[in-house]
Amino acid sequence: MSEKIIYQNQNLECADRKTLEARQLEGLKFSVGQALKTKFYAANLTGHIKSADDICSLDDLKKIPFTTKDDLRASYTDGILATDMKDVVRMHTSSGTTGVPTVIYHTQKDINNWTELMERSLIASGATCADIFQNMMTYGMFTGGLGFHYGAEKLGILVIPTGAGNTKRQLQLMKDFKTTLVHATPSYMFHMATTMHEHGFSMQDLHLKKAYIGGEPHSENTRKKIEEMYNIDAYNSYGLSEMNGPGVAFECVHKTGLHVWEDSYILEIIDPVTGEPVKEGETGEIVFTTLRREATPILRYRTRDLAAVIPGKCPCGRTHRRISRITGRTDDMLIINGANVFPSQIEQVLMNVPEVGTNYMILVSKTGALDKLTIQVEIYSKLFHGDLSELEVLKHKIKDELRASIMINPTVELHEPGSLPAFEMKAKRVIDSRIKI
Ligand code: DLL
Repeated sequence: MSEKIIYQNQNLECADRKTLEARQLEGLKFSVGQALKTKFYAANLTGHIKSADDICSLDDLKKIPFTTKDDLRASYTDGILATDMKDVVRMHTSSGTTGVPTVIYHTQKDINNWTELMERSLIASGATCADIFQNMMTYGMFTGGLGFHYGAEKLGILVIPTGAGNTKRQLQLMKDFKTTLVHATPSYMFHMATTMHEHGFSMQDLHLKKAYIGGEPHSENTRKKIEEMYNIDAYNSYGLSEMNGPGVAFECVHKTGLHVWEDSYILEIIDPVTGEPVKEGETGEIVFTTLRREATPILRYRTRDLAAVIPGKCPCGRTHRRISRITGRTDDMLIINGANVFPSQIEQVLMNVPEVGTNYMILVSKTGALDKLTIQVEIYSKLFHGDLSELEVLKHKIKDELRASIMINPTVELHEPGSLPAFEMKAKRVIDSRIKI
């Protein structure tokens, strides 16, 4: 009987720190060399780095200025292209709906490397070629579709490339083809579970074992709720289009944080205000440097995502460091009457209240000089048929729990299931009407 594969490349995934760092240094030199071929970095590195030879140790990373989203936007269309366009085989753009998108080009080698990272991620979470994988993420410019698709195919998995939406068809295919793995946003996993009956399906029709959830922030309570609803394991998958897309950091079967594939990315966690590194275990902004990308090398990219490195060793034996789930973004913090609130804090509280369903909205407005926070939550329908005073008690319970976590007294509205907007891809749950567009 053949043994189950648990690593794609054990030597690399479990390499000691010295070996991994030697590899990173080699990758950094390569990336700086590539970067200097681009219009953007040729200008941006002036006065800091003249050639790849200026990189003698990983400490020399500090000589390199940060790259921001605005830098990438200003480089539209080919300001960060290090190769001949004829060597490029694919491009993706960021999913941002406002402003100029950021463009990432890939050579064939870049695509192969990304595919390898995705395959590695799938193996780490226990997927095998015997699985049937339904990819419910948008295909196209968004990286969640093609990124997973190629990785799963490389592992020999049967891929059903449904893309996002059309819940009835998703469920039909899941039932008929005995899908064992799915990839979706946590919001869509919730949406599918709560509308399953309307479409004539039940959990007993499914053969699901695992879900890969990512593309948007979510709390541990959300993961648990998804796992319980479907009776599966849900693995957190993190990435961003500027760093390829998915396959940057991924949970292994132990689900104790996300391994960042450090042979391909240098991970830094910085204080978003000072730009200095935070102490290990402290939360800060994630900064990434690509180490293997030919066409679009990116150095010290400020992701705006907030997370912490998890100290200690993972029981899986991989030495690539783990990060916590993303706890917020430097640009999604709400300031409400002077207090700082992250939407993730609100989600964590709501998903811990058993009566709360799967959907909620966060509304911020102004009444006179004061900010007003309203939380709309869907609750399970059976509660609407009971005693009205029970609803009042529940409303106060949610309000008290929120106040204890965010130190603000919100207005809480209870809604019936299906009455708030549903999301097939990344959810947009915050509406801040104080912001005039
Ligand atoms: O969302 C890539 C991706 C696709 C990752 C599918 C995982 C699965 P972008 O559209 O560029 O790329 O958005 C990247 O989404 O900076 C985070 O703020 C957020 N994000 C992505 N994954 C997670 C996650 C893709 N697991 C931005 N937890 C990132 C929290 C996430 N936030």
